[in-house]
Amino acid sequence: MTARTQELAAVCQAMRAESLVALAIHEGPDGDAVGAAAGMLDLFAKLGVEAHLFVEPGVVLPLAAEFLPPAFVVAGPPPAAATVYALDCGSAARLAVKLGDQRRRTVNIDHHHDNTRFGDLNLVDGAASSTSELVCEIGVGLDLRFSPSAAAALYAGISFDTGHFQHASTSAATFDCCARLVADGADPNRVYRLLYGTRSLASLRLWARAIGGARPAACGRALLALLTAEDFAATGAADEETEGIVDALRSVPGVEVAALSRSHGDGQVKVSLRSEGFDVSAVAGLKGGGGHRQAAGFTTGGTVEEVTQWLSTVLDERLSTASC
Ligand SMILES: [Mn+2]
Repeated sequence: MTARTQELAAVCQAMRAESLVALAIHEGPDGDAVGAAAGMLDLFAKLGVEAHLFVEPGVVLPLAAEFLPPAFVVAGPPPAAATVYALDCGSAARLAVKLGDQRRRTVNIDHHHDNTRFGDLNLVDGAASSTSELVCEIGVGLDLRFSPSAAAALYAGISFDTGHFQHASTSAATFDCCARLVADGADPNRVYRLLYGTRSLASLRLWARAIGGARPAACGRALLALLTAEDFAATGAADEETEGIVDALRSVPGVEVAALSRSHGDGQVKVSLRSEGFDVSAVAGLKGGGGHRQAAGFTTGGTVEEVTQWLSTVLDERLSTASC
């Protein structure tokens, strides 16, 4: 039995023995975190285990209206007796809920390459496309099928983290999982429309501003876009409507790193990074952020102008532009 198979079996065994579970996901939750949570809630319901997702008040959960029944989401810290199942989160410090100092039994299920293995049990596979894919495998391990809604949530999570099956992390195992999820009731066309096929005019106008103002750096090997509070106000678009802009920038031939820095005028700047053949999680790490080699992010103080200047300097150094 490989270590990976042993980890999966240990998590399945632990899940069967639970009586009270608190799910936790990474801060700034994305489609994969929400999909994985919806899948785990479904499995625990089928095992007869009481489980809820806990987040800090005010945390925005994308696609929650579609995939997370409100009765299963609690704003605030989990009860002390609950086992914490941390999903899609590379370190305990990045969880979207404060756990306090108290020692809690923790099961860590994740696919970030830099995961600190902070759980008492860890199912960590840096090669997996998504945490949703790992949850799908747990379903197989438990010999349980997913309800149609949970299957759709997991399929959406996988689609989200693979950029709809285009990233290098998309494997035969990914498609095996998706085949199973479609058999369980996930509708590929519906999920596609939900994630990628619906865009408001306000969102397109925001995209136009971001792309129109994007600045080349590191001799054109990086492309840096920025959006200010004024851009959001002028277009009426919301922060989540920036999803995809940075991927569009990265799609330009010759661009190895793309970044989008955005602020809503509260002194905080959120930065999303994408790359081809360059570790952007290391850049995000310089500002306390993290993620994957090809997709990472961080939040920092300052203005978008200052942060973009900082990124430009760092990328000039790291993309070895000596010859240009
Ligand atoms: Mn993920």
